[in-house]
Amino acid sequence: MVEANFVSAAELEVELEWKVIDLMRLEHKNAEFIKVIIIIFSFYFKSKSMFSHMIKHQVNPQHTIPLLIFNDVVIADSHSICTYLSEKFGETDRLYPKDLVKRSLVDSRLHFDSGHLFARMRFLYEPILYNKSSEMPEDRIQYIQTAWDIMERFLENSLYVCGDKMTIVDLCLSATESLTEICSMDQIAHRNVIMWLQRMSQLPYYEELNRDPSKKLQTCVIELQKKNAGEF
Ligand SMILES: N[C@@H](CCC(=O)N[C@@H](CS)C(=O)NCC(=O)O)C(=O)O
Repeated sequence: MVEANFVSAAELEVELEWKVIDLMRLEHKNAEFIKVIIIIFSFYFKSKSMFSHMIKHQVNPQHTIPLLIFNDVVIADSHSICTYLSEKFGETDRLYPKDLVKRSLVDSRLHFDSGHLFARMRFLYEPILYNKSSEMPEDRIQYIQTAWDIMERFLENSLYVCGDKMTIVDLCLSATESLTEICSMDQIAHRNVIMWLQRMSQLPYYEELNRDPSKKLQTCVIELQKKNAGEF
C-alpha cells in the first residue's frame, strides 16, 4: 500500500521523489512504466548482457505499485519497502526491531496484511476497478470483517499491533484499514481496532498521507460501481 510508504518515509524523515502511476489508465501495464525503470537501470548496469536480461525479465514482473527505485536497488511491495527504508535510514530500530523474536512477530503480521487483510480488500475492489463489475458481494465484505476480528485479537492486550510501541506493521495495517472503511466496521465488536486507529490518527501527517488518499480511492470505487451498474 503506497500510503504505508508515504507514512513510513515521513516517520523516518526520508524525502522520496514520487512518480505517480495511474492504475486506471493502466500505466503500470504499459511499456512506459517499464521503460522509465529500465532507463534508470541502464546507468547502473553497464554490461549489455545484464541490461538485456533486465529488459527480458522486467524489473517488476508483478506490475504493481508501489515500487521503490533507489540507486541500483529496486523493491516491489510496500512491506518490503518499509523494512528496507527502516533498515537503511532509521536511526534506531524502533520501527523494525533487530531482536530476532520481536522482528519475527513484526514480519508475521506484515504477512497478515499482505496475505489476508489487503488480499481480501483486493478481491472486493478489483472486479469493480478493472472488470466493470457493479457488485460488492456480501461474503467478500464479511471476509474482510473476519480479518478485523483477527486484528481485534492482536490488539487485545497492547496499544499497537506488536506490543506497546508503534512499528511498521501499524503503518502498513492502518493504511489497508483506512481503505476498508467502505465495509463499515462494527464499533463494539472491533473496539480495540477503532481505538488503535484513533491512536494512529494522532500522527501529524496521518490525515494527509494516509486518510486523504484512501478516501479518494474509496470514492473512486463507489463512483465506478454506480457507473458499472449504469446509474450514470
Ligand atoms: N502486496 C503488495 C500489493 C501491491 C498491489 O497490489 N498494489 C496495487 C495498488 S494498491 C496494484 O498495483 N494493483 C494493480 C495490479 O495489480 O494490476 C504491496 O503491498 O505492495
